[in-house]
Amino acid sequence: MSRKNQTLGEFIIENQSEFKYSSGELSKLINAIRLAAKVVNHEVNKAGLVDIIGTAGDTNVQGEDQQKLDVLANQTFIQTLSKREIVCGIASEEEEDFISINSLDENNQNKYVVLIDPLDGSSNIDVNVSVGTIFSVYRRITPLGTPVTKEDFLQPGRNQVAAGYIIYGTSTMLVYTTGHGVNGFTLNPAIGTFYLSHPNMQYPKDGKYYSINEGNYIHFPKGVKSYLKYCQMEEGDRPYSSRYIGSLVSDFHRNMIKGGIYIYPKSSVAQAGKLRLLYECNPMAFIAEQAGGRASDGFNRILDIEPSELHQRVPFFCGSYNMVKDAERFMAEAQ
Ligand code: AHM
Ligand code: MG
Repeated sequence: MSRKNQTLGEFIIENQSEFKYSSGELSKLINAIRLAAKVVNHEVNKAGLVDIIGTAGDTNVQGEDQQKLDVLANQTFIQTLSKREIVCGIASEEEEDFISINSLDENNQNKYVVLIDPLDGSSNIDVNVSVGTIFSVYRRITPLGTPVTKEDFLQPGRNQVAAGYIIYGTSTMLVYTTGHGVNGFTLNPAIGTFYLSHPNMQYPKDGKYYSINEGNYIHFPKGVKSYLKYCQMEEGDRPYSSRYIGSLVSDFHRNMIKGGIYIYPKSSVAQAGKLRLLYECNPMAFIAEQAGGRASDGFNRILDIEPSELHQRVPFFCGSYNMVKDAERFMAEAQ
């Protein structure tokens, strides 16, 4: 049920019974994410004002420069989630290994593990372009009261109980699913409250935008090259328009509202593409499917991939159902 002027807080309480295991803990978890999102939003918004931009001098586990705001967002989400008795483990794109939270305490009844990309697209920060946070939630599979293990994190995406993203854009929005459709909430910065602005979001079945880093064209597999030519061909509703922000959350968000496809394929220089299965692709795939869209690695459903490593990368094709289907057809024909 959604109604006019509904706040995220009200929505969480009113929809609690929809959660598969409605003990209230998942509601608390979403509430914790809501709180951390507001803190990070505040920092992202003032990035241009204070001397906070720039690399912190560290490199993250992917070997990329880590920016100060990445560190801050990472700490904010980890601290906010750890302090509540809900989460037993967190894995972050910015951390080499997962973090175990009080899970050596045999009385620990915390059921959930959270995987997070605290600030995705962070290379866009210093040019004032939208960035985002992506999160993914699973129930642990090892018994309560025992130490959390890697197995708890390496679950296929179809096991997710919740996933979402925050987009720090012209408006800040929190978009999430608990497996009962997708709802989007916009922050009123004057009073720090998220309001339900986009109830029951739906991916248009078809679209006219394609989002891919075409600068890498020469390295793309044959199927992707042929699909791109198809997008650019004058026929029917084509050519499609090219839109690429280079910030997954922003590209995904636009495509979900307007209709489109996002592709980060494998290439001759990056055999598994760039995006991380656990922190980026699984949560976005869950949201896409919940909104009637589709997500695959070009051949197989993202949510059915059995993960083998925390920082595993995977090619990503995600968006309007018919557009992803078309791209998969080109991939299969090129095999
Ligand atoms: P990040 O997690 O290091 O920020 O990288 C992920 C980002 C995505 O948001 C974006 O779609 C992609 O990397 C852009 O990569 P590229 O610059 O290679 O096109
Ligand atoms: Mg990322």
